[in-house]
Amino acid sequence: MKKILITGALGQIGTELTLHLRNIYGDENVVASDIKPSVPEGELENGPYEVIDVVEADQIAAAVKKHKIDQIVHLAAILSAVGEAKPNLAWNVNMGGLFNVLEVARELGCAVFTPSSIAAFGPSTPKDKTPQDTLQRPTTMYGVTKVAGEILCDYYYLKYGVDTRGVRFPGLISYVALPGGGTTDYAVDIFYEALKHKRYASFIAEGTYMDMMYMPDALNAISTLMEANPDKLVHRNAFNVTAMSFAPEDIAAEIKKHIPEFEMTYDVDPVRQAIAESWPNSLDDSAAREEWGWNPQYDLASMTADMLEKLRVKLGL
Ligand code: VAH
Repeated sequence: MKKILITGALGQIGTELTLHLRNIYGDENVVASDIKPSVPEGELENGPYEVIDVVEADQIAAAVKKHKIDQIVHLAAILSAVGEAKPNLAWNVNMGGLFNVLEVARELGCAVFTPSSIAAFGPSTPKDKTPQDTLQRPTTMYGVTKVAGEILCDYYYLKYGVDTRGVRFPGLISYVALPGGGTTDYAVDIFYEALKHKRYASFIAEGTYMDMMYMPDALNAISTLMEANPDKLVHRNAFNVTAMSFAPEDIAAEIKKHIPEFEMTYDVDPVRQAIAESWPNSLDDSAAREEWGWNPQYDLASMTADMLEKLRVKLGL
């Protein structure tokens, strides 16, 4: 049975992934970790927790030795919008943290899963049905760390045999944990505002298409790829995965089917708009489908219905 360490476990993905992996591997076999001194009350208390700042390699190594870890899921990262405001921090955390994780994995014999992002592509990348193998010249610090991270993970596989795998996640939408400092966060904020105030001012402009995915599909992508037969993997770091591509007006129209009085307006944030425009409109995820059976279950309609139903309960509406 795998013994898994998750870094950044208190973030948007980590909060749900920890429970998802504990359901698969057992509570005691999945160690959550984050920079925060403790888990928020009522969260992730069904299994072990360690305080880890990923820029401190000895903290990672100590947790791996203590819990006899053989799989690291490395999520700790600074996202795109915060990364543009604090590029030094983004480089130090995203690259320094990943390098430390890979070095510990090399020395102590762990496999590593770490997500890349559609941010690993740039304005010179083919925008529609972006290929698995194509030009990657991102123009954000977050994107620079993601494409560099992909290459570093391949290097550790090719040179040292570390079993590294990853996916290029699109925007992730969840009703559990809020995203933190991303460009695609509008697609989460809109649901909260629609339910609470029946209106939302989007910071991303009309007609701006980005790939998106509902969190249940993202969690399954991680656990499925982690267990995939390595002999079938032609690619490793990192697979294009997507479930849908939409613009703000599309998600607004879908929400209006459930909340007819919902009104969408636009208050575009030039920084996040520029980031969004540098990313693909839609990905080609055929390599993931062929090599490890990627098959998302949620589209815009089914995600919207589930998000609104779950958020009504969460918000007591
Ligand atoms: C961000 N949610 O917006 C992240 C993600 C594809 C976007 O990497 O920065």
